[in-house]
Order: sequence, then C-alpha cells, then structure tokens
Amino acid sequence: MSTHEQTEKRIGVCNLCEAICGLEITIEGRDVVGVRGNPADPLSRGHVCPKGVAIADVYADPDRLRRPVRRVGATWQEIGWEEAFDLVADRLARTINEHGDDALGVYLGNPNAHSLGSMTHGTAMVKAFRTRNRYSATSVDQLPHQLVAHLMFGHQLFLPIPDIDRTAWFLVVGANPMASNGSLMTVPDFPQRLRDLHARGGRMIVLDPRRTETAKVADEHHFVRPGTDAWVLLAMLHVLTTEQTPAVASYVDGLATVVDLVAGFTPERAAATSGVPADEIRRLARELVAADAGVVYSRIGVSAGPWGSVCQWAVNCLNLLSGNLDRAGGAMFTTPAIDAVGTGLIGRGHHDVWRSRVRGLPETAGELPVAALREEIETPGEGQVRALLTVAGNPVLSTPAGARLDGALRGLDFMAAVDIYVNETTRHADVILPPTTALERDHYDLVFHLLAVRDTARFTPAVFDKDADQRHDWQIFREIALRTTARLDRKPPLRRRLVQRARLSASPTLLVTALLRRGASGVTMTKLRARPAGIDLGPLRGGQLPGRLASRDRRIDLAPRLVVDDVARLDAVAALADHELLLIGRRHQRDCNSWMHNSERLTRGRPRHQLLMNPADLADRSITDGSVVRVTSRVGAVEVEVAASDDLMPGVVSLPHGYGHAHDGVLMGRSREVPGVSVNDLTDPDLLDVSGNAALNGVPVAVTPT
Ligand SMILES: Nc1nc2c(c(=O)[nH]1)N[C@H]1C(S)=C(S)[C@@H](COP(=O)(O)OP(=O)(O)OC[C@H]3O[C@@H](n4cnc5c(=O)[nH]c(N)nc54)[C@H](O)[C@@H]3O)O[C@H]1N2
Ligand SMILES: Nc1nc2c(c(=O)[nH]1)N[C@H]1C(S)=C(S)[C@@H](COP(=O)(O)OP(=O)(O)OC[C@H]3O[C@@H](n4cnc5c(=O)[nH]c(N)nc54)[C@H](O)[C@@H]3O)O[C@H]1N2
Ligand code: SF4
Ligand SMILES: [Mo]
Repeated sequence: MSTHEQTEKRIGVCNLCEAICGLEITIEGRDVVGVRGNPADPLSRGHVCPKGVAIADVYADPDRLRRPVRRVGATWQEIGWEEAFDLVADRLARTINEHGDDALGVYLGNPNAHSLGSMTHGTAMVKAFRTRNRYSATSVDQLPHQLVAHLMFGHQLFLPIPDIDRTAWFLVVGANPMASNGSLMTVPDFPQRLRDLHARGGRMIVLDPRRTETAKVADEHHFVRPGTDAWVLLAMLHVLTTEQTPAVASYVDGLATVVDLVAGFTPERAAATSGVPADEIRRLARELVAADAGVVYSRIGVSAGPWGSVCQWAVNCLNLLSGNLDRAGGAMFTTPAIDAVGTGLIGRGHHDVWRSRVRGLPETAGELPVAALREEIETPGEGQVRALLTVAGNPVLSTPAGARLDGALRGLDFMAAVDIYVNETTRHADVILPPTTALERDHYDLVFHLLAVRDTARFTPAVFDKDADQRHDWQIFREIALRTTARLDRKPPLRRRLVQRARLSASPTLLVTALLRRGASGVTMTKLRARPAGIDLGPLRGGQLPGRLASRDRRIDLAPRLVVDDVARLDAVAALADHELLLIGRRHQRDCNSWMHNSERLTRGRPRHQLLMNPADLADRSITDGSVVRVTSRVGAVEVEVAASDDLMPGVVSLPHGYGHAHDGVLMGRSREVPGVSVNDLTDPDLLDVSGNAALNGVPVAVTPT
C-alpha cells in the first residue's frame, strides 16, 4: 500500500519513560517503518530501548481511540467532538452547580508529565476547577521527594540529581535503573554511563530486597528488608555525625537537631531491623565521606514505602553532610533552558493547608493522597465526589485497593476521561476524549530537562500532522475548561475569565517560545528548530547554592518539623512485627506501568507476571514452583502463578504492577490477552508515608497453595 511512498527520516522523541530518548524515525507516508535512537541527541546519544521502538505501535494501534466515544450500556458509540465537549461541560458544571466545587474529582496520571500540552494547559484546566478533590499518580510515586525538597530547599521540584557522569561512588537505594531507565534522574543509556563510571574506577552499591538487573551489574549489593531503609540511612547519618563533626555552609540550619535525632540510630540497631550487617553500614558511610565524589540516590522502592519522607530527607542529609550536595560528582541541581522552578511556572508547593474530608489526610501542593479517592467517592455528605475527570491515568490498576476503587467508580453520577484507550479505569467513563499521541504533537520537555543528568534543550515538532478530526490534549483541556466555566452559576470574575481564555488559547509551542525568551540560557525557539537533535548546555553546574534556593530566607532547613516528628515515630517502633511475608513491586524493561500491553513486540515471549518467591519460602509452605498460589493481604486476595527465584530475599515476594487487565468485553484497547493479576488489589490504602504517599512496598501478605 505504501510501496510507492517516499521514505523519509524524521526526528522524534520517546515519551514512555523519564529518559526522554531522541529518536530517528523513518516514515513512508503516514506509516512508521523504522525507529532507532538518534546518535546526534546530546543527552541520549543514540540510546533506545525496546519500548522506544514500540512507540510506533501506539501510533498505529487500531485499538487506540481517535474520536470521542460515549458509553451506552455495555457498548461504546463514537460521537463528534462538539457533542462530546458539550456533554462533558454540561455534566461537570451541573455537578458543581448542584453540589459545590468539591463534588468534582480530578485524577492526573503519569503520562501528563510526558506531554507538553498537559504541562501547559492541563494544569490550567485543573486550576479552573476550584475543587479540593485533586489527585494524581504523584502520591503513589515521588511525593516524599517533592515534600522534602519543599521543606528543605523551598521548592517541591528543586530536586538534587545524581551526577552520574562524574561520580566515583554511587549508592542506589530502592531503584532499578537497568529496567526503569532512571527516575528523578533522567539518564538515557544508564548501562553505558555505568560502564563509564566503572572505567573511571568508580563503584555502584545497591540496596534492594531483590537482586535486580541493576544489582547484578553493581559492585556490591545488599539485601534490605522491605520498609527498613530508614534505619540504614539514619545509621549512616549516625556514623557520619559521630565519627566527625560535619561542617555546613552558613546558609544551613538545624545541624544540631540532626545530630541529636540520629544519636540513637546505631548501625547495630539498623542491622537487626534491616538485615544489612552493621559493619557494612559503617563502611558505606565512611566510603561516602572518603570518596572523591559520592552520591546517595533513592527511588520508588523507598519513596513508595512506609518511611519515604524520612528516607528522602536522610538521603539529602547524607549528600549534604558528606560535602556532596551541589558539587560535581555529587547530588546537583540542573540549569534548564526553561527553569520551571525559578520562574515559578511550577509553584513551590505547600503542605497541610487543608485535609481530606473523610480521613483527614493532608494535601501537598494542592493534591490529596490518591489512597483517599475511593472513600471520598463513597462517603455521603457535603463535598462528596460525584463526578470524576481522569486524564492519562489508570488508578484502578495503579493505586492501592484498586479493586475497591473499581467498585466505587460505578457509583459516580458522571465520569469523563481524557485517554487514548478504554482501560480498567476509563471503562467506567460516560465519555472518553482521546488526544493525539507522541508522534502527532510538538514536544519540549518542561519536566525532565529539570531532572536530567546533563543540561540540554530540545524541541521536537510533530512527526505526523494530526487528522482534521483529531484534537491535541491542550485543545481538549481548553474546551473542557472554558465550556465548563461558562456554565457555572458562580462564575469567576470576567477579567479572570478573559485571562484564562487568552492563556488557554495560546498553543504550547507558543508558550515554550515565550518561556525560552524569559530564560538566561540563550536558547531560542529559532535555534532549537535549527538543531532538532537538541542543544547541549553542558554538564551540571555546581555552586548553585544558596542563590537558587527557593525558600523565602534562601536557607536550607536540615531539620524540618514534619520529618523530625516522623523520626520520633520511627524511633518508637521498637521491633518490627514478624510478618510472614512482605510484598514488593517490580518493573520490567518491556512494561510501561499499566498501558503498553497492547504491543505485540513488548508482550511476546516468556510471561513475566508471576509472583517471585525465594525457594526456601516455597519449600516452607510445600508450594511447587510454577503452581498457582493464593496471595492474601488485609484488603484483598489474588491467585497467580508463582516462580521460584534466588534473587528474592527470603521473606519477600514480588509482583509487578500494571497487570490484571479486565476482560469483560467492555475494553476496546486490549485485543491482546495478557495474563496476570493486579498487585494493587493487595496494596493497602491505610499504609501511608507521612507525606500521604502510599506504601506500596513492604505490604504484609500470606501465600498459600490453592
Ligand atoms: N504496586 C505498585 N503500584 C504502582 C507503582 C509501583 O511501583 N507499584 N508505581 C506507581 C507509579 S510510579 C506510577 S507513575 C503510577 C502510574 O499510574 P497511572 O498514571 O494511573 O497509570 P498508567 O498506567 O501510567 O496509565 C496511563 C494511562 O494514560 C494513557 N495515555 C498514554 N499516553 C497518553 C497521552 O498522551 N494522553 C492521554 N490523555 N492519555 C495517555 C494510557 O492509555 C493509560 O491508560 O503507578 C503507580 N502504581
Ligand atoms: N520499563 C519501565 N520503565 C519505567 C516504568 C515502567 O513501568 N517500566 N515506569 C516509570 C515510572 S512511572 C517510574 S516512577 C520509574 C521508577 O523507577 P525505579 O524507582 O527505578 O523503579 P523500580 O524498577 O520499580 O525500582 C524500585 C526498586 O525498589 C526495590 N524495592 C522494593 N521495596 C524496597 C524497599 O523496601 N527497600 C529498598 N531498598 N528497595 C525496595 C524493588 O525491588 C525495585 O528494584 O520507572 C519509570 N520507568
Ligand atoms: S529508555 Fe525510556 S525514553 Fe528511552 S526509548 Fe526506552 S522508554 Fe523511551
Ligand atoms: Mo512513576
């Protein structure tokens, strides 16, 4: 069909994970015929993983929605955009008019961070709704990082990034970048950067309850009992502060409090709780101090754990007190061409200004913990969520007690979703509005340049023009916001509405052009268009402090009250209850949270959805490898195949998230059958970090034969 078409090369960008790889895409007419990494990209340098190639599958997927659909009983009916926008605006406005602002709930999923239009227009739409019932994937992910950055450095996204290209000593706690390609550390081609680290004589040490793909290429790996990293990190701080008197810069407050706080957290105590030997903890602390440049990095194994905020705070303290914050090879701050932090494009954040209605959980930066969403839908009374708008998310599979949320969604008066698939969550929507996807829209990364291990800038024009009857996400957000606002009984003042209209009507690309002009990097849209592979701004720069601190007094608070109190709570945990087994998560290179399972090339081959379990734990329970077991937690049970693995610490079992696809005939986006169950039918919405982030790792479970 396309044999007569000319073959052309285009530069694209992968938006499937935080590594933001540059792609070289070969097209013939409207078809993608080849995808490879773009060697000229100054950040990703030609790297691509199997998911990046599968970006062509999303584009071509016949199951992907391209026009709005309306649910009619158990079937879906395509409708026009005008009808869809009016329907959504009518119902959202009616809910707000009848039941108040908070009756509308909003959930934003992960791909929002990967879409320019979501960053520029999605946030503006959400602001137009004055609801306190705002939720996102942040509270099943990196909320502790954001809260701690807000409390210590004054801005929720002023996050220190490991300078992996220059460090000599790299401690990785609860992250698996060999599979995930890095997170809160945009690091395309982690394997090569690690080889370079080794070639420089550097070392990587991994703390993880599973001997992961990353642990296997590390110089050292220690099993740590799930949920106990806090003891280990506090013990490292204990060693660091007792064996020397750390000097801190004049803009750092609270050192004495930290020294007091960690006094009782000895390596021996940490060893008893975590399983990491005391002399190893001591040695790690000493190595960090002695290294030419060292950095501690922690991610979701820890942030989505019971003590995520304490851990992230301890990580920052370790980097700072060992002299590694804000210097080459340590934990550094980026200088992106568009500084979403410095310009205030993203707010500095706040915490506990209000609380959730039912459980009294604190907000952070305007969002409530998503673990509270179900009860806010189900509990009657003023402020009950009666209508829900989800954007690029699948909380039924991605948030704790997802099966219960699934039930709650059925009780809503109205639900709308902005999504490209009918998934386990959006199947409950009355209307789904599907935007264009990565290859059909312009992209500039407002988020991940901010988190990258090197400063670069890149603007990628759409590879394909959209069809006339498709809509970009920013256009969808504009229409929902403006049409809903126009129908409200209690409208915002006219001036505010005019500003809103103007703001929402400028395209994301125009906004990027303007934002670049405001920056000091010298990068302009004209320059970016001339160099579509991207512009290199060089390695991360040290010496950014205190000037870049966003706190009002431009000081670092080493001992924020919230953390100090939580350490006291931790201190009171005398001994951990001897639970039978603790459940942790797992990511695979060829998975993408809950959604790329419709791609043949990513799902063929050996199944990988099994419960992994140590052979000794299997033997104890007379369970045979490969059999179906029943896994039970406080909130639910699943039945799934078990696979023996020496890579699991005894006492620990692991399931990947994003599996457990519903097959009830309603789903359009799943013509492929993928086995597996949802780990989040087991995770517990009552297990939360002090930030409100769900503790998805370290969930007590029982495993029995079926
Ligand atoms: N147990 C456990 N649970 C976890 C995790 C874990 O480690 N363990 N990880 C957590 C983490 S880190 C995250 S980020 C969350 C993710 O949780 P969610 O963000 O809720 O879920 P996703 O699976 O990312 O779903 C993304 C949806 O967006 C749609 N989509 C894709 N691209 C676009 C687009 O361009 N526009 C729009 N509008 N829609 C699009 C897809 O069709 C898909 O339905 O899961 C969390 N859940
Ligand atoms: N291929 C692929 N890449 C992805 C994603 C994907 O779904 N697939 N998702 C993307 C997203 S949204 C995110 S947020 C990032 C996440 O990026 P990472 O944080 O690197 O994600 P994981 O691979 O889940 O790594 C978490 C590690 O923590 C370990 N762990 C679990 N519990 C504990 C504990 O109590 N203590 C310690 N020390 N370790 C523990 C797990 O065994 C696992 O190895 O990945 C991104 N990249
Ligand atoms: S590493 Fe991430 S950004 Fe790069 S190709 Fe793979 S999924 Fe895409
Ligand atoms: Mo995430």
